[in-house]
Amino acid sequence: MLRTLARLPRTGPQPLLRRGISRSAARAAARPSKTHLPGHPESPYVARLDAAFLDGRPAGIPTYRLTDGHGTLLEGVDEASLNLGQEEAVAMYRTMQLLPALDLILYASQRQGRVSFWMTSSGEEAAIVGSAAGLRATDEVFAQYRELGVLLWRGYGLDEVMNQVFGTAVDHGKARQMPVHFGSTKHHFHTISSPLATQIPQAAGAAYALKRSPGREEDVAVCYFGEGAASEGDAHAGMNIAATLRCPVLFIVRNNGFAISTPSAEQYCGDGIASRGPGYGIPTIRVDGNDALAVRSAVQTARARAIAEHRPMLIECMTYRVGHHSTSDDSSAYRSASDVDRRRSADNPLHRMAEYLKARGWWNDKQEEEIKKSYRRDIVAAMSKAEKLKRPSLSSMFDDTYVDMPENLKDQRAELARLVELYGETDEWKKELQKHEFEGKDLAEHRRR
Ligand SMILES: Cc1ncc(C[n+]2csc(CCOP(=O)(O)OP(=O)(O)O)c2C)c(N)n1
Ligand SMILES: [Mg+2]
Repeated sequence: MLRTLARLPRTGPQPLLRRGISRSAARAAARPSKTHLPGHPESPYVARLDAAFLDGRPAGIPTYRLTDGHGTLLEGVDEASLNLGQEEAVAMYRTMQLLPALDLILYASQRQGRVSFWMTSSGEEAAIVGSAAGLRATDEVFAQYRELGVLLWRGYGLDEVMNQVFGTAVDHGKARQMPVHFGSTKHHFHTISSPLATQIPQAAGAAYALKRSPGREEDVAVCYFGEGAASEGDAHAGMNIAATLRCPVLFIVRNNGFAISTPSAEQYCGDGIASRGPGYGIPTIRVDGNDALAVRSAVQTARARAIAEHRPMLIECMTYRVGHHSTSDDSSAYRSASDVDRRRSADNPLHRMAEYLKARGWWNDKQEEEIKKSYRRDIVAAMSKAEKLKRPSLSSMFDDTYVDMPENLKDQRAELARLVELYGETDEWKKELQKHEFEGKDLAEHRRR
């Protein structure tokens, strides 16, 4: 190999010594003026320890907002540049209002034992719907669980909501998920999974795939997560791989002040989640999450940049979780009801959007009353319809995981068939079986004798 190289003609630049330059001058020329290592190509050298330490929080990260607490545009905002017409603005508000309407009824239904679980969006309507409005309908969404508003914005219907919540046979997920764990291929909304932060590396991977898929170059992946989920190791893995592989993904953080009972003051010591963006080399913006217009505009701009620059963007929406974490939580155990009331009235995203619309003559109190009534009526109707539908057949729960069902699953299915045969006629079992398609009779063919 060496001999082969020696025979090759020298075509490149000749070594300095051959060109008659002294040995020490050659050494100096070979040494760059700053001896930077690959890991810190631009860091200035300083000789003072106090100047070298990076302490605590760097200078505060600003918060982008367009309206004040009463929906009035801030001075200097160029409204025309928002490109938001009456139709879209009203549609945003209507979707925002559908969330509390659903929350009210489904939260109460859980208390009545009609559904097993619910999570409210209360306080975060602007962060959720405002961001959805800044996306394209074919962007692939990887949500955490409090983002039903994204699906509603994309036209997910009340029947679909109820079929998921009640686990009916026509649910997209075949009733295999607990309530709130929505998913819809048609709406480009990947099924939610309970373990926190798993969606973050998944979204980075999906974004990488989008960039490499002909015809999908104009779509991004969108990853929602809470400030609590941001403490998971997967958040680091997902954001770092997205930055290094230049994946067009929007990381949209809902910083709502709590992760169940853990307040954000105990969740991190830095300046929110936004401060982590520069650490990964990810362009970052912090937004007033209660300002639907600001969230929409930040997402639109970040989205355009993610596509043009082939890189991830981080958007931290500052908001407040007004409701309990879920129906399994009682937040009065760790925060005072008066504090919640104070925050809700001081900065209410619904009020801000309504006032913005009213000031333009796009909305009035009569319309407000009307949608509240019609939402209630439609939700109750969809709910009673779903409640009457059958659940999926018992044998179907063993399907879809494997192309060829392994023996251990066949054994479990046979065992269930045996139990249904043994107890199926007792009152308790009969009542339960009647809720399912085919009432358990579909298992008969899987019995082992
Ligand atoms: C890996 C993992 N750890 C813990 C939990 C339990 N858990 C469910 S939600 C939650 C809080 C998440 O808070 P945050 O990300 O801020 O979202 P928020 O509920 O505020 O919308 C926790 C700890 C979980 N589901 N998965
Ligand atoms: Mg939170």
